Amino acid sequence: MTKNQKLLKWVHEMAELCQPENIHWCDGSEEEYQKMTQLLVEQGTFIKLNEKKKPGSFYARSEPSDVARVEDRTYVCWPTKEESGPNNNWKDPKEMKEILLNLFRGSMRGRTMYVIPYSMGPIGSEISKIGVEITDSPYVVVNMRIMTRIGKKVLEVLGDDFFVPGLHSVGYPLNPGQKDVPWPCNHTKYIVHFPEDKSIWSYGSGYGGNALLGKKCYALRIASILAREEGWLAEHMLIVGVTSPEGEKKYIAAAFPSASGKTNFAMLESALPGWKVETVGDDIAWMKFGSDGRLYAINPEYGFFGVAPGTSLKTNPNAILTLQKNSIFTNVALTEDLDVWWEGLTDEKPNKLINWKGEEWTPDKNEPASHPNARFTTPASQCPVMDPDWENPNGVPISAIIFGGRRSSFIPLVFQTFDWTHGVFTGSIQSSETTAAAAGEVGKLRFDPFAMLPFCGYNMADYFAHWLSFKHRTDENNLPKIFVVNWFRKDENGKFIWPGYGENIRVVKWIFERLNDKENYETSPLGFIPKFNSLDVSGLNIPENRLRKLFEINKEEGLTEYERVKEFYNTFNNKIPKELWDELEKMKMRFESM
Ligand code: GTP
Ligand code: SPV
Ligand code: MN
Repeated sequence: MTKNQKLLKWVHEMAELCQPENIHWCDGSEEEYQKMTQLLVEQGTFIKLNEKKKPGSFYARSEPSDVARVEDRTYVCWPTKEESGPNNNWKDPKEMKEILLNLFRGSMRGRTMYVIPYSMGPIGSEISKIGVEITDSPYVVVNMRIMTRIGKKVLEVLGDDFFVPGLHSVGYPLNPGQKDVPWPCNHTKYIVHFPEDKSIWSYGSGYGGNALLGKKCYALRIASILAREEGWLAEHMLIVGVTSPEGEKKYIAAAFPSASGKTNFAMLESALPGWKVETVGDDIAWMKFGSDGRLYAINPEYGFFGVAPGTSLKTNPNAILTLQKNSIFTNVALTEDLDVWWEGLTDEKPNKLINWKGEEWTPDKNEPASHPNARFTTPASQCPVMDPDWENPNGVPISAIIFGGRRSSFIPLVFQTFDWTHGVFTGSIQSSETTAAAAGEVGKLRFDPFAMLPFCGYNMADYFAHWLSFKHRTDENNLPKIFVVNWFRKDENGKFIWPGYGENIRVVKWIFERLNDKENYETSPLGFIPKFNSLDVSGLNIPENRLRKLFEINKEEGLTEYERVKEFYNTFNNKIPKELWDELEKMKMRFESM
């Protein structure tokens, strides 16, 4: 056990507040995991999957109202609204604490309170950071054990040091004799961050980023705050190592919004012979300066919490190989022989399934058998293409940063930004169509700067300024080059033009060559785009007119974009750095002179 006074005091106080029946300190051992999964099976949250098909794996169905992150219930409570910015929901911290204290009072009655010490990043690494999550959900405990490094070892390295306290309750106390439900949760939900004491309070949801507090709450929202204070970057980015046929290796980080292709890119199986992609991380990157003045990235996570629908041997074979064992599947469909299925897993649909709501399902049904935000939780160590340096405490040196999003029009397949400032400008105006990863409308175009709109823990205007400042922290030549990609451009029939997935290596190859200063580009109003014929499309049967359509840049759309951005920047109360306004005017002039 720990001697950390702050931790002991906090656990004691939270137990007084939440009134659990028991307290269990998680040691992270295999036996503990066995016991907890057994408990989850007994209480009906888990179904054990067929041991021959998915050894050591379990299936869970959530409450139909608790299936994704709830952005409208997520708050960052700085002392002033100004500090939280228009990108965050806000309430006065004192007022919010009152609300939460009332909700948490007695919220764990009849349940066990689990204390999970966890490390974001390899245990003991200088770059890593420690958090402790208190939760009344055993489902959260077993998922946290896959997604982060948890247990006794973490307490040992914590000693008397700083940790981020995270309190989580599903908000479903049990009266004496009351029977539990398979997925306890509460209609009232709050996911709250307090920057002043770096604490997290999450109430009412048991799902994903709402409940696994190491991920979005700590490794992005709180970490982005720490990163600004300490001069580094906490980003919603995958990290990959790319090796060319000549054996040259470069690391790339890429920010795409939720459910927009990070996991797929992170495990990309190259369609071009000789090119190889290896995984460092699929969702979050922490980037710090090395002694050589370059940016080095680590993946603070230990597993993948990946979108299941659309994942197949064709689209992402390495994910399929990873999730064959020791995995948890939530809100996918269940087959008759206790295996899992989801839309896109196989071309042919099974004749009979139990859908994610627990109902019988046949292929003639009009609705999908799995929820669009159904997820697998699986250990990164099982991925066959993990990079040899994925746990290197020093991180990997980043040569390029890519921003991407779902844009059915306007944004070409790929372009390179002119320099760091233009790259930051471009990141700040990224827009993407919304997905099922968050509750709410799907397919709606919104600004999602740096894919961080739901995850930046402070005013985004200050965040843009923080990014701009990197130019002055090192020689600009040391900084990664910044690119944009868009796999999601559609034709006049609403079909994706670009085949995507393993074929994306062709775009990566162009980027790789750009990094080596190849003269493979021409200038456009958005940035450098591939010179015609410089994108390797060998063996791809794309007609020339379709290929040209992928790179079409339209003056009218450019000027409309200018107006959209102006309106967006104006929501920040004059806080947007002047350099970005200047970049916006330069973009307008480039479009005007087209
Ligand atoms: P989060 O875990 O929510 O952060 O999502 P993510 O960015 O890791 O997204 P993921 O890779 O899981 O992809 C989400 C969806 O996008 C899946 O349904 C994929 O099939 C689809 N997708 C991924 N890559 C491509 C691509 O290159 N082309 C097309 N058309 N779809 C893609
Ligand atoms: C995302 O929504 O970006 C995710 C899934 O990675 S969750 O962990 O639920 O936030
Ligand atoms: Mn994500």
